[in-house]
Amino acid sequence: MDISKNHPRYASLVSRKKIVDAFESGMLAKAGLIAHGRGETFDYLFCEKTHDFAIDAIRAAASALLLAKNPVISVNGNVTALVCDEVVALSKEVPATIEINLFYWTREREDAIRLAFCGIDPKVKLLGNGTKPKIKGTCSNRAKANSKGIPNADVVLIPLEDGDRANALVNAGKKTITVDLNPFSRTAIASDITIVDNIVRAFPLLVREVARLKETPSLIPDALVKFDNKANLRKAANYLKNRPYSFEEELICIR
Ligand code: PTJ
Repeated sequence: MDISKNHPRYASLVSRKKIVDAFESGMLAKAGLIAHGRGETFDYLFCEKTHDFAIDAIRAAASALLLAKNPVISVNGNVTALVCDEVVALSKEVPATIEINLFYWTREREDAIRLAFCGIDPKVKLLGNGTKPKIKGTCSNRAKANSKGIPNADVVLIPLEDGDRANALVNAGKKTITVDLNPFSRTAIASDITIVDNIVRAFPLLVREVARLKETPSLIPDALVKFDNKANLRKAANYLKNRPYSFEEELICIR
């Protein structure tokens, strides 16, 4: 189906199409469809906008990635479906290693994800899903990690993640960054830096911020020192609590 750019819900429809296409290509878990729906709901409530609290978290995340000795970006089916290009761009800009890590792992899904990344850049370096549990305190498939990737990382970017692994990575002493539209999720609360925004808006901004901070490295320490994740999450939750509601405003908010 062609989606008209004039459709008021164009961006949302494009994301849905990417998710459905990814499911049909075998890359996305069934549960990935549900996870996307949960994300959409929160995005709706956030008026599908990148708020100041997300910008502050993006700045802190870019700083942490640039200060890292061994940064790793963990990708799953949903992340690949929505922001494959930007993951590649970010991995080059930082530079950072990309590692596939799937909650609902199958060989077929891992291969489909690899294929999607190779379609963006045939030379992209992509670590495969580890086969042995390497992350203590995680009982799902997410405990598995590639020995060349997350176990040696000092900073990990784990967008659209489940709470167990976020907690375990923080406990393992890794600076943990996530992107999660749900400010109440265990992942959002456990992580050191939570970007409460839609990954389709946050990732391009993150790539740009990394490039900008590379030009002005003096800004990096300040962005990190000033960042307080819990206070930032409260700002996101307060936005939802105080969100205005009138029919007129809703129609302006969600186009
Ligand atoms: O590909 P796999 O097998 O690793 O599985 C991936 C999913 C996403 C299915 C798996 O990690 C999962 O079940 O995740 P959860 O526990 O549903 O958490 C995903 C979180 O991402 C939820 O809090 C959603 O609100 C959030 N989310 C979904 N879509 C977006 C999002 N956050 C930002 N941008 C989105 N587009």
